[in-house]
Amino acid sequence: DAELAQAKARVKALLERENAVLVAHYYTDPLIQALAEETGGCVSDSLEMARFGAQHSASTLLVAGVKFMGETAKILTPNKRVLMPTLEATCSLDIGCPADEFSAFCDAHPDRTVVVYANTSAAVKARADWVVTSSIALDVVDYLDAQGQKIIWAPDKHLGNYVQKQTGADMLLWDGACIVHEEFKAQGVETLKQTHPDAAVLVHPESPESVVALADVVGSTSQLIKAAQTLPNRVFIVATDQGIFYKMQQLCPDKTFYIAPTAGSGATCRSCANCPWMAMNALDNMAATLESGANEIFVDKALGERAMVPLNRMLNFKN
Ligand code: CIZ
Ligand code: SF4
Repeated sequence: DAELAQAKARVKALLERENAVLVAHYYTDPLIQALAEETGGCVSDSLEMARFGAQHSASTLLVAGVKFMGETAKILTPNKRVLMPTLEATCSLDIGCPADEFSAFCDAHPDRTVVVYANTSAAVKARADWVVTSSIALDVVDYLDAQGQKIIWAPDKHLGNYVQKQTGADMLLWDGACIVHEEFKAQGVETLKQTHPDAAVLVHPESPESVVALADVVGSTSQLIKAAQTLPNRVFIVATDQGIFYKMQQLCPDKTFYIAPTAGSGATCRSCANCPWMAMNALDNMAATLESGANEIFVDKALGERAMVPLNRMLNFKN
């Protein structure tokens, strides 16, 4: 409608005025993902968001996602201004892994290589030997395991458990979880499969092991999108944030996607599987941020330099 068109036009004009580019995550509001595409920004997972922002010529990055994504962008491009629509958008994995406790945990196991998921604060990354996202975790852990290294993994225990089972590596797991993925129910997926027996089940490995066990494909957001395109199935049950349906539906207009149930009954809840922190990103706070320059991300210089080391190992990793 007219109000929406006006809000979009305002953000577009401000992006131009501020020499800014919009870098959005797959889990944000479809409106934001569409706007990122229309304006030459990017829609992707956290690894590609980091790469895109670092390579783009804009002097300001407007990061629509959650705080660790803005921090990562700032660490990789300290000379750019990094803005976020809100500084309140965090992540249960980040909250569940405070830097001081984590550092003490690492100190207690000095013989282990520290691998942390991207969904962590700059301070936790600064304590790590490697940063990984879910798209690259298996490859990096495989590589470290082949060298005989023992690992500390943080913060997501479900992803850690999955990587441990797949690689056989010696991994000590931090006890964190994603409040969105942890809610998916194996029994619900089985019930929904009875209604759609030909559906392929796509599961993000932040989900519980019992749900991962039912998957046809387990993978990061970009890997699940790829699976939606390449598998011959016409119907999919998807266990990740439903923001991903924007991209899946765009790339596969003739296929049908159902969100994995968060109840054993197999009922599909439209408000479930939607990260409350990702949902804080909206057209109005994007415009307000660009207008005022508020919500700028700052990372302590020395801390950022330390965090850059494990981040760059990930970005430069080739298997
Ligand atoms: O669950 C998340 O926050 C994900 C999948 C982040 C990412 O790596 O894109
Ligand atoms: Fe964190 Fe989960 Fe939200 Fe991703 S979906 S930002 S892992 S709480």
